[in-house]
Amino acid sequence: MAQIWTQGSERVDRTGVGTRSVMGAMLRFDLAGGAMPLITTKRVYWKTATREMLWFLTGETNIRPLVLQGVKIWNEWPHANYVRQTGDAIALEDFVKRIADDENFAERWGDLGPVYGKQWVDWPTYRYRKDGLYERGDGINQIELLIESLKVNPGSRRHIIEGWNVAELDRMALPPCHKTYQYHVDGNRLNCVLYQRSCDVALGLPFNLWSAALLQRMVAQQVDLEPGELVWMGGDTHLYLNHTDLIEEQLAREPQGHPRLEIKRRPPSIFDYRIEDFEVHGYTPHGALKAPVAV
Ligand code: THF
Repeated sequence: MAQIWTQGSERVDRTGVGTRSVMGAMLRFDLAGGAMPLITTKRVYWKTATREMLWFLTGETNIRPLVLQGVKIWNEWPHANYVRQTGDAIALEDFVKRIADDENFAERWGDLGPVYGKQWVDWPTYRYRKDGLYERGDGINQIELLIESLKVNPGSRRHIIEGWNVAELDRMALPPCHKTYQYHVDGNRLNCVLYQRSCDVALGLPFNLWSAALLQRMVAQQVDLEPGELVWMGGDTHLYLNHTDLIEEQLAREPQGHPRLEIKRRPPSIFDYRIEDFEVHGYTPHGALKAPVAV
């Protein structure tokens, strides 16, 4: 954060807010002993991030299940889309209430398009017919294939989950930021490299780091490996200019404590985890810091 804030170059981004940005960054975390990259210089809502990860794993792309759990982090995009398409300047709060109360409204206006969940567990395929036209084939469950390949071919260099489905980017509310996860078996340890093309360091990165480590821990548990190293690699790694107060406050704080994640149960598959399965120990962060999300 300090490096981006002092050395980043200013640029106008898609949202029009403006950022300071560096291109190319790397962070490494050893997850041994339950250690987690959970930021302590502000409170991070790790349960919210966990609910989001479990939602990805269901293949769901509609925000309604998140809204019903009180998770607000994806609300801005369907709201902006609704206002743009209908001209109805409904307040965000009222829009979200309608998503919760009205299933048909949610179906029409709550979907983000074929984002993470869809690509991870149901990547679309196409088959040639004899007449030269295409028809839909069965979707590919990348998560299931990952678990399988880690078990039967641990030495592979192809243990990858990919979110960047080029043919469907234009139908996504937002193309994937944390787009490529690659796993690597080293003895009894499971390592992961995450490549993130674009990173909102103040708001997104704390969630993204937690979530990547969480997924790595779940995958490791399912294939009977110990969690190893998480290597995070960022493309455009930026701070939004309207996050100045948060950034300066956070930079003035000292990290404190060593939070650990306990997974209390070994579910039968990667798709069977529940929020109650996760407990965090030793998390005594500084207070929460609020900042607006750029849409
Ligand atoms: N777009 C932008 N501009 N920033 C992002 O972090 C981001 N994401 C996802 C998709 N697009 C993005 C959405 N994830 C928050 C956290 C994660 C998000 C979006 C928003 C957020 O506002 N966090 C606050 C409040 C948390 C809460 O209300 O529970 C926080 O203080 O952490 C990153 O992948």
